[in-house]
Amino acid sequence: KTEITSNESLKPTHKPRASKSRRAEPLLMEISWEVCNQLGGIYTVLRSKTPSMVTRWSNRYCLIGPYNHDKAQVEFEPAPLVGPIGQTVKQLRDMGIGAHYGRWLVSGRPNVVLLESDKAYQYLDKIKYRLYADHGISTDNTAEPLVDQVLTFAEVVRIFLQTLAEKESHRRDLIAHCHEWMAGPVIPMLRHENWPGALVFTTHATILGRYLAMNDHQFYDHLSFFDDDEEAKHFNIQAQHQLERAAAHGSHVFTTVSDVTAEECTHLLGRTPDVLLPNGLNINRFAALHEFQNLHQDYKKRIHQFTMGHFFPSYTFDLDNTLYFYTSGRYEYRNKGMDLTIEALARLNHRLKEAGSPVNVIFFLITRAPIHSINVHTLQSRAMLEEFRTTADHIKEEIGDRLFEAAAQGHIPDFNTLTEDYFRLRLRRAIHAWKSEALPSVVTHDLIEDHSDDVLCQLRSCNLVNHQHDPVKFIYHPDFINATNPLFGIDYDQFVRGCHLGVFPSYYEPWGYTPLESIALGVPAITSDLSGFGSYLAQLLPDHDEKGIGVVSRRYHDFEYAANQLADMMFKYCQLSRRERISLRNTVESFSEHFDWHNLGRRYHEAHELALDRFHA
Ligand code: G6P
Ligand code: 1S3
Repeated sequence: KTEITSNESLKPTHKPRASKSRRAEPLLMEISWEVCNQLGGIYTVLRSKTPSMVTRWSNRYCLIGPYNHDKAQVEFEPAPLVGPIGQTVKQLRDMGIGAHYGRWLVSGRPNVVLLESDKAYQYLDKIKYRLYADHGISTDNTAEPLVDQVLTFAEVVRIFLQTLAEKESHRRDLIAHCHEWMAGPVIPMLRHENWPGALVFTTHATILGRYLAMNDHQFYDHLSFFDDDEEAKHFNIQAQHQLERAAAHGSHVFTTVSDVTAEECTHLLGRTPDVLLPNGLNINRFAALHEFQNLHQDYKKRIHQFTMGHFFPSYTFDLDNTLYFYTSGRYEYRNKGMDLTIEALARLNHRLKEAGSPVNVIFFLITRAPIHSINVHTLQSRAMLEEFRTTADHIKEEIGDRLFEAAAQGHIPDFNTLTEDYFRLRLRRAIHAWKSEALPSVVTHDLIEDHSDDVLCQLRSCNLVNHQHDPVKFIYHPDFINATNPLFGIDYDQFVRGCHLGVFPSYYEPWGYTPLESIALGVPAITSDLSGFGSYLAQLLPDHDEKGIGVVSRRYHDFEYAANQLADMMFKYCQLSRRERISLRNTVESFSEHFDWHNLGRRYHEAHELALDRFHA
């Protein structure tokens, strides 16, 4: 029986292989730390891809992830332990390993196995020893608790796959596809034991590249000159880097999400990916057909409500001439291009003023930074706006009733007498309390590190602080948006629909889902040629600008050039008429169809076929 870390028992006694014609169809397992466990973009990849995977693989497709009790309550539904996977789960339970088999409650309802790795902790030393003895990977000197979690997870996945192989490999092919360094250790472990199946590894970024890009302003110019071991030592991420490198080299097929990241893999991991797997979406989930223009109008009104509450106590402006731009994503200030965006907004502000444009731009930056709570003034303004709404509704009802009665009696009343003094007074008081001398805040929450926060510091230094005379206004919302958010009261998708333009000129972005989501929701977007999505787009669609997707050139140009180019793109958008904006939304929305997984999923199928060919070669 396959036991935890017992290297001798790792050479399973596989039964003789069935002849090719009599073999059953292959089984595909995709393994990731983000299965039923939302942390970042990989969750979106796996989740959105399932309908297309299930269409091709049906019941022969299974995802494997770590068990997390709270998340499993929401995302997972147990199923009877039948079939080869269900029976393997049962065998693991017999070995004393917590294993759960069922369906992931997302579109496509794929099979899923969630594994508990707490039992493997008692063998952690042995797991680390084997990695060192078999692969020269040292995982001892890391202060990062995630490394230990990842290793114990990899160990139980290894046992699962070995147990499955003992039962199945003589009669069908097996493919194990691991994502990112967190599922990567499974690959060298299995390869060392001659696991009888094909191994695929996909990295969605290199861990070293991410660190280097954050710290080196000329990362791409220096890329081919880095000494990866030295750099990993410098950032104290040797264990993660070596695990990632071993997974890349140990797989039959190594893949990544874009040519941008492929170049990084070549230099930092020492292997060029065999296949590129561009990320798609389940576009159906976003499609609103003829409705989507109306949805834009509806959700824009909800954003108008916020704008009135936030700005109008200090000064007012024409909402009909107001455009909403936004950016969103993890708070990686430089990597996500937030620095470039703010610089370009300052330039846009200047250009709009110079041109005497009637347009106001309100720019939302949505991210998650350490906060205390929502800003009290922001909440107060929001509450007062509600007070206006309630009073206005009362007055409307009262006037309506009295007018109706007067008309029935055959006369037209004096309109001034139609409301009670009580409501006039209430309205007057509310208006009085509403007025504020202060400038509208640029941030909606109280930040823990207010004085050193990168975004706030840059806004202050370029004096983009919501002056009345500045056409560009800024709202920094350091928390993600969902329907329970008291400021907007709508979900993130709905918020995006209400906006006019998404701005994502990243510096480090292996793929970048945010602009893709934007266009799928019918909102034009700007990305950069350093993001995988932007680079793919530039090759696929040279006239992307006319189609409503701008790509800022950052690869071969400096910050100054890129800031001007981004300001130009935003300025050009501000000059469009309403009719042109409507038409651009239609164009961009229909183009997003290209990124449906039913189109892009075939790259995964190619990678799996190549892996089987190489396994059998
Ligand atoms: C949608 C609605 C139109 C509305 C327009 C506003 O297309 O269907 O009724 O006029 O949005 O567009 P805008 O770009 O000005 O927000
Ligand atoms: C990564 O997540 P991130 O935001 O850390 O993987 C995503 C999915 O492939 C990708 O879209 C993103 O660019 C990567 O950076």
